[in-house]
Amino acid sequence: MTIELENLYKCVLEGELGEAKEKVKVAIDAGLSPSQILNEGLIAPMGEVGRLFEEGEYFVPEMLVSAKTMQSALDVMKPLLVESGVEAIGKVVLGTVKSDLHDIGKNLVGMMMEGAGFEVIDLGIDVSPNKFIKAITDDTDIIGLSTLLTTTMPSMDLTIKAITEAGLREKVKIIIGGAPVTAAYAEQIGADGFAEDANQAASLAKTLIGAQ
Ligand code: B1M
Repeated sequence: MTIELENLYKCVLEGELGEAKEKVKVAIDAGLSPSQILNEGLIAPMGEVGRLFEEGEYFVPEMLVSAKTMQSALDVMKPLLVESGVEAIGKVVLGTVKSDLHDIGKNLVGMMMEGAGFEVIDLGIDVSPNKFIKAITDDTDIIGLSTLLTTTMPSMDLTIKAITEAGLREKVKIIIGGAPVTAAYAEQIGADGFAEDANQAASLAKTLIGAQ
C-alpha cells in the first residue's frame, strides 16, 4: 500500500475526522485511482473497525467516529465518482430498510448509481415499507434496499411484500445488498437481483433497465 493510502487508512481507523478530507486530496494529487482510494483507503479500514468491534476493542462511539470520518472522505470523492450534467437514464429510489441505521454502503451505492447516469432519490436510513411505497412514482425504475444487520434482513422481505400488496411490484425492479445479504436471500424473498458492492449495484441496475 502506498504511504498516502496508509495515512488515509489510519485516519479512518482512528477516526481523525478533521484530517480525512486532506488525506483524500493528497491521495488524489498523488495520482491514485478513485477505486484504489475507495477500496484500500476507505472501505478496508471500516472492515478493520468491524473486526475490532467484534473483539471488544472498539465500541459504538469508535465505530461512529470512524463512520463519520469515512463519510467526510467520501464527500471529497463524490465528484470523482459521479459524472454531472448527463441526462438521467432511469430513476432509482434507494434506502436502508426499517430499523437499520447504517448508511455508508448505501450512500456509496447512490453515488455509483448517479455516476452510472441514474437519478437517485435517497430516502435515508430506517425506511419503512410504506415510505418506499410512497416514493414510487410513474417514472421509478429501480428500488434499492440496503441492510447491514442480520436482524434487519426481514425488513427487506416485508418491504417487497408491501410493494407487492400495493400493486406496484410489476412497475419496478428491486435490488438488494449489504454485508449479510446473499444472492440466495434475494431469490428467496423475490428480489430481482443482489449486488455485492456499489459498482455491481450500478451495473446490475443498468442491466435491469436494459441500458447495457
Ligand atoms: Co454497526 N454493525 N452496528 N455501526 N457497523 C456492523 C454492520 C457489524 C458487522 C460489526 C461487527 O460486529 N463486526 C455488526 C452487525 C452484525 C450482524 O448483524 N451480523 C454491527 C452491529 C452489531 C451494530 C449495532 C447493533 C451495535 C450496537 O449498538 N451494539 C448497531 C446497530 C444500529 C442499527 O442500525 N439499528 C450498530 C451501529 C453502528 C454505527 C451507527 C455506530 C455505525 C454506522 C454509522 C453509519 O453507517 N452512518 C456502524 C458501523 C460503522 C459498522 C461497521 C464497522 C462498518 C459499516 C460500513 O460502513 N462499512 C460494520 C462492520 C463491517 O461492515 N465490517 C458494522 C463500509 C461500507 C462501504 O460497506 O456498508 O458493507 P457496506 O457496503 C458495501 C456492501 O455491503 C454493498 O456495497 C458497499 C460497498 O461497495 N452494499 C450494497 C451495501 N448496501 C447495498 C445495497 C445494494 C447493493 C450493494 O443494492 C441496493
